[in-house]
Amino acid sequence: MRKLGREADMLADTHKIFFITNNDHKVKEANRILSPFGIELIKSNFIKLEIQSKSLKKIAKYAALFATKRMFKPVIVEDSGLFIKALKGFPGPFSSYVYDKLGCEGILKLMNDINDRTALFKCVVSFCQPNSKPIIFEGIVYGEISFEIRGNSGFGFDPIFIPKFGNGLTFSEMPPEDKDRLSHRGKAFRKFGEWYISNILNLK
Ligand code: ITT
Repeated sequence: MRKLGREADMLADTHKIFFITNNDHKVKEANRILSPFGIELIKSNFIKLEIQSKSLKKIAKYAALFATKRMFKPVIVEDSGLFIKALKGFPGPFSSYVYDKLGCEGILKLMNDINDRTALFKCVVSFCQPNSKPIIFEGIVYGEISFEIRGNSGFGFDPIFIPKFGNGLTFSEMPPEDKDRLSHRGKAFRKFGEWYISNILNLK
């Protein structure tokens, strides 16, 4: 609870919102995407409750509701994953675990003999205010799994994901702003930003 008191002090500005996550890359990307909307996400150490579900939406909804009820503050939770068609949607909701255990190399090995490289990334952003239901914003980027690891930037499966409309580059080979323009996270957080400035800040 002492931690919460300190974090609450950091939120003097109404445009700052707690982001419940352990992933610093997500925070960096989300803040890049939301800065044109005048919104800043502050990483919170509050524990993200992860229910067992195949649905990113359900996972993100429950986690946001759980955190808001205990923190009495508006919060954001984001759940995302890589879905590979030939692997029947694997790793999907297990992306974080699979990345830790197998990494990009492991996914490439699993797809050794597979020609259909079709895949997508999905991102679900869940925003929840005290005494309200979570509101959900989704983003999807379609693409393909590369045949080898390419590029140095980004995180997670970025070096093996080639988005449509990205000139054949992996997310790791392109500048961060290009990834944001095309990415699942960019799409979901921009939807949230639009909604927030019209519905919470009443600026539109
Ligand atoms: P939190 O739950 O603490 O927010 P996490 O990394 O565990 O962090 P998820 O459960 O949403 O987050 O797991 C999503 C995983 O999918 C993530 O760890 C990456 O391995 C992968 N992933 C998601 N978005 C990605 C992106 O933009 N680029 C590369 N990999 C991504």
